Amino acid sequence: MSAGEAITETLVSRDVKHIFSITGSAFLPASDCFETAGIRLVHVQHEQNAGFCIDGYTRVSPGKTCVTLNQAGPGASNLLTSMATSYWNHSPIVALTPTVDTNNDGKGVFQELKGQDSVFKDQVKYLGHVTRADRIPEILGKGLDRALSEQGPTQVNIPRDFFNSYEKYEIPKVVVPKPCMGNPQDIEEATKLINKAKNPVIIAGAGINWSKTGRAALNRFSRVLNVPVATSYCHNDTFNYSNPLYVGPLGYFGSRAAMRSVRDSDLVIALGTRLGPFSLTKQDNIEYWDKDKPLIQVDLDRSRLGISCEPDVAIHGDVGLVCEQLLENGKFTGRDGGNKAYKENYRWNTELNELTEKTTIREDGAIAPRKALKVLGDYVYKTHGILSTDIGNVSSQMNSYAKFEQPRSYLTAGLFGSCGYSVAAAMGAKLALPHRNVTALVGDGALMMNPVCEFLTMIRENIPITTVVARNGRWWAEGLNQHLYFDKRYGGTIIDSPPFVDIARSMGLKGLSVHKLEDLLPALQQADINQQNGMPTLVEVYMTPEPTAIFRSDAMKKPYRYLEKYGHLSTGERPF
Ligand SMILES: Cc1ncc(C[n+]2csc(CCOP(=O)(O)OP(=O)(O)O)c2C)c(N)n1
Ligand SMILES: [Mg+2]
Repeated sequence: MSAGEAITETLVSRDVKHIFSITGSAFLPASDCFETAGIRLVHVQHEQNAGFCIDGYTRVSPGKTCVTLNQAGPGASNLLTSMATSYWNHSPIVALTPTVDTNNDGKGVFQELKGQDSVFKDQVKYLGHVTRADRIPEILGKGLDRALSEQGPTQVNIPRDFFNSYEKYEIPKVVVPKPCMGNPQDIEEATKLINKAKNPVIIAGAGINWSKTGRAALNRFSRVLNVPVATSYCHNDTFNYSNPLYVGPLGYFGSRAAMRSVRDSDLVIALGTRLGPFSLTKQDNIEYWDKDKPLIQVDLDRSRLGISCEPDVAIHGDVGLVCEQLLENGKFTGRDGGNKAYKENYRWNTELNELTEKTTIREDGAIAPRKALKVLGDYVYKTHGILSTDIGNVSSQMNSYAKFEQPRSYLTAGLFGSCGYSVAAAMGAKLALPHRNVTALVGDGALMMNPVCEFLTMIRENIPITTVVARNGRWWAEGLNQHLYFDKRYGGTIIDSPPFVDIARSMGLKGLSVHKLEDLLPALQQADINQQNGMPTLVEVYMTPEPTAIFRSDAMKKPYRYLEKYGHLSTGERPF
């Protein structure tokens, strides 16, 4: 076989159906075979977006991997941000990256990324570097399999001259071990803690979505224990919104019902979450995390156990399987979680309604974000849609309104926190699940970073999603920091953009402008119909920059200046 055939056959053996790419001479000997093999090469406009696309793709596709294949050197280096995103999202993506040819390695030749065999090493679960042409399928097979078994990104480097080789290739067998159960001793210790607790709470994280049986097991586990279930920051799709035990998401713009339930509990059972800082940081004056409270943490990824907290019992295992083991072992009796969750939800819903109605600054005809986000959240919920969100103030506020019945429906940028994630992630999700209504929510600053170029891809590759852009004329998440900490000195955060609908229309999309709240729902409905007719739509919503709570309450400080010439810039107290 030629190397191109061997690569293609290895991909076929792992059921790879889509590869996201910007074309490059190095890998044409392989990509030339893809169409014949039933693999669709999706041509995007930027490699970072290719990475975000496959992150979104895998997050809605249980048990499947997805690949990005790009040119050597800059095609590879452009992937770094998306690889880091997938690393913290646990998305099983594979980056197939050609390197310079073996005869010229180290000579500073065209498209040589020095150390390409190591620059990604801390962002991946497996890094394979092919050093002999006849080992291409073996190493590529490992890259594809480890993404699934290690639940995270992998990378495979292949020198470009190897793409032209001919060998007696054999396609390796798939080696993806089944996820493991918890150690019986840990299960026993956790059982004792649960039996001792009067008022436990569950925090469900992304691991519930990654586990094959996660959602069903969580349903049973929480029902038997009859305890409230909060979700970790921005993982609102790990539990059914309609379940009476659900108290909502923790963290920034999260549910106070979730925070109060965690605060008032006497045991935290963390399932499939690393308990990242945004699931623990005080919000709305509710200090809900107590590091001394008994904690059980369950995760399939050993490296996440105890990464930010000190669990009393750390269980390494698949969350779905571990919940079943605990139920089997424990014969638990139900607590009073249903009543507690009902009371907390009632209180929080009343508060949230007030917050949604109230706007803190003059509206100037533009819409207060909370009001628009409620409409969007309700619409996505009603239509069982998929929603991806970006990094920014408006996207963050979505956390209050994002609710789902189906798992794997809420694609947030995650804790790597890169602006520009949402649109490409939505595109990947749409290709994986064409029948679902898919919407990306993005700010006007982030839209004009890397997402805007992908409007071309939506048309060329027929990927009909809805892009809702929150037009507030600001990089407001940062402008808000200046508002609150730097005496409203808005340097670099005021943006002036042409109408986005004009840009979108010029690139072939439908464009809808929303200036009044009552026009938003019809616009979303129209965009949905457009999706069904294969047409992507940009919905431009004119919003106000609202002085909300800030994102990094854990990290921001008002500055004090010592030198006279900077004295007028002091906003904080003199520290000493
Ligand atoms: C790649 C990247 N660059 C910079 C930042 C810092 N950052 C966080 S939020 C934000 C502002 C986003 O503005 P916009 O997209 O308009 O959303 P808004 O906050 O106005 O809702 C910036 C620049 C980031 N998170 N990621
Ligand atoms: Mg903005």
